[in-house]
Amino acid sequence: MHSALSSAPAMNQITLPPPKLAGGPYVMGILNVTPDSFSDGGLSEAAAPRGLAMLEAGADIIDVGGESTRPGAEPVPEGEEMARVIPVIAALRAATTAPISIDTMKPSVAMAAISAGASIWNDVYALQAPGALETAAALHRPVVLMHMQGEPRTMQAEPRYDDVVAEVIAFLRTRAAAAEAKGIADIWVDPGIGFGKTLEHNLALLGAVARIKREVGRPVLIGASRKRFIASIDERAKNAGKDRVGGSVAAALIAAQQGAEMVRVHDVAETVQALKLWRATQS
Ligand code: PT1
Repeated sequence: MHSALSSAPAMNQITLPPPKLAGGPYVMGILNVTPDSFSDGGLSEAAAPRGLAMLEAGADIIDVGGESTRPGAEPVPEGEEMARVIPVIAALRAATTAPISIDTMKPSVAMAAISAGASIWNDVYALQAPGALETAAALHRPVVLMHMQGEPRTMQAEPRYDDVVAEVIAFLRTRAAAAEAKGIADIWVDPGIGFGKTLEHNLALLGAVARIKREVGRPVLIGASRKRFIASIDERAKNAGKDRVGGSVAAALIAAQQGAEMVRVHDVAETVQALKLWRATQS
């Protein structure tokens, strides 16, 4: 059966339950359903249990994605993306009432995912695809609008900005206004760490979370987990996996301390522990 969230009439805008960590941020656990994330080929069978384990470890939301958007990644055809994510969302929805987000640029995939029980559309293309704004408005679900310069395949070739923080803020304000004009009620924004940005750009944005939040006026999500910029800071972190956990946890904490309302992470238990420690020092 569907949860209280997803069984609400489609007309109603859903509201997220409060974050598990009092005062936040929400912790979004990353559930990639792409062949490079699994060595055994048991793609959808293995994925849902990994999502449930992240909830056990303290995640608030599971972010399901079937198309890699890391630098150099090739686009995935719609049918393939659907076949990856829909069974996983259905399996998660059957096992938990926790909110599920769908990480996709494609309106058709977002629509099918919401029908299968997802609650949030996480769009790294910020609803710029043809029909995306209209689809999101019809879905009546929260959306995440992210900034990206270029497209994943080529975005790291030569990122250029005159003033990265100001330009990202202007973009997010424009996209949030476009979404609001279509009647979309719950709008999150994300500066897109690693999406067409040099190390300096990423560091400037991570240091400007409070300003982004203030000047865009929307809740902010930060996804820095295990990204390459951490390896540019620490040359011992060449491997994208566990080598980068320390920097990832630090980035989540840096974002949270500036008021980020959500962090998107691989290492849920480690991140939650760090956030708990920080919260325990307050009040
Ligand atoms: C993100 C994000 C995302 N990141 C949101 N969704 C990815 N809202 C997928 C690297 O530099 O930050 N926010 N969905 C993953 N994309 C990348 C990009 C992964 C860059 C790795 C890198 O290593």
